[in-house]
Amino acid sequence: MMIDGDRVLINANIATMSAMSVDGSVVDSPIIDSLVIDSPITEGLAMKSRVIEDGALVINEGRIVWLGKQVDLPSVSPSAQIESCDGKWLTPGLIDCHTHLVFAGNRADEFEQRAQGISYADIARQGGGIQSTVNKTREATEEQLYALAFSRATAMIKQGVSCVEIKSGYGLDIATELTMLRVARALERTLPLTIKTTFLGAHALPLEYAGRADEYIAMVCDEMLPQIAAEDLADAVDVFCESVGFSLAQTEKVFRAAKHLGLPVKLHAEQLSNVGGSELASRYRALSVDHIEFLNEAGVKAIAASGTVAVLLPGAYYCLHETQKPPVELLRQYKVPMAVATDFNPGSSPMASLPLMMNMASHLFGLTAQEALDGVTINAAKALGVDKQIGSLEVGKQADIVCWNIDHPRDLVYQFGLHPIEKMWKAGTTVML
Ligand code: DI6
Ligand code: FE
Repeated sequence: MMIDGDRVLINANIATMSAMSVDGSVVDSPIIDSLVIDSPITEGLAMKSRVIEDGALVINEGRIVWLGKQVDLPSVSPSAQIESCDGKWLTPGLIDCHTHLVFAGNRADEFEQRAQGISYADIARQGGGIQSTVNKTREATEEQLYALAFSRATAMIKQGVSCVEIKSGYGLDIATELTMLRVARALERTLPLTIKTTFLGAHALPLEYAGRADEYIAMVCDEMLPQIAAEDLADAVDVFCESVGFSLAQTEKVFRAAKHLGLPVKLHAEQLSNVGGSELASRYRALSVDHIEFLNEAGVKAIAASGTVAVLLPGAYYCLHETQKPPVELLRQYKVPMAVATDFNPGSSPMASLPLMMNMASHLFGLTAQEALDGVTINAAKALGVDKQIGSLEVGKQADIVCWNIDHPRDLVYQFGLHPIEKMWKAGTTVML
């Protein structure tokens, strides 16, 4: 048998991060053998992420068409380019499923204030916080926003990231919200990066609407959202549901408008307190609920039932000196898939490193190395609704692959700052690092 292929990767150890058996030749073992856990990805099936040692992988026209033990490699079109991985490890490209990457300005002053014990909420009340980034973002031109976002996204790619979610939410007026989303879309056209955009018009109440939150939400639903949908600028809709953000009733209005336009929803929920956002998100079959330090068992049960992913954001937890940890044990118990993301933004998480988040999720929240890796691959893909296309190395999926110079995948969680990337491919094409 001969298969069509334009690139063959040989001499590789492959951490597929796959939820399902790849083919008969796949070694049936978890990636981290001492930490066998059923992957909580799909109901009913006891599945383990799998590794293929001494493996090979065939790419054709940007997709994986074969992977397995190298001894079983079928013959491939003679024109195919053969690349040896010299016994190094392949993983799927990493996925950062929660970022606020497009913004202008800098809030280093707030970082210093928080180090002196002033809280995030107090800083916001004094006119800092999200509103200060809104002012800077409104003043910036589209070209300036693009240049800033381009350099941040490039820094992420160099750390092994091949898909990023980007939220709006620093415009809070129609023109700037649209600009932010257009900038995010434009990045995908120029970088080797899959970008999923999220409209977060309900991020904070802009000053000009002070005391008129319901009017602002009506504008988000009746004016912003239809225009964004008409220009196909958003892949999902998000709300900051919180005592200092928007109420449950306001959140539901936005969710209803999103559903009406056929857009999936997600939620910044239970970050600073528990207001029951997760139960609401579950009723709207949200893709994910994010932050969730204050999520309780009722909320965990609800999101388990709706197949909603729990996104852990250890960077914000760390930068806000939070002490309440997300309920990881309950999430395990109810088999809720956990993702891990940077929440990269200028205020609560000025951290653009997904590898650092894996380390923090393990050290601060007690995730196993296996869970941290699932969190930035297959479960992150699920949080974005793209797990059929990316997030694991499987036949039929896009060939977004990283080759790491490490002894074992667990090293990606344990060590930080060595930048052990050997090579990277985006849809089968070599990424220039
Ligand atoms: N929660 C967060 O952590 C970010 N937004 C949100 O709703 C913070 C955004 C910022 O401080 O600029
Ligand atoms: Fe966020």
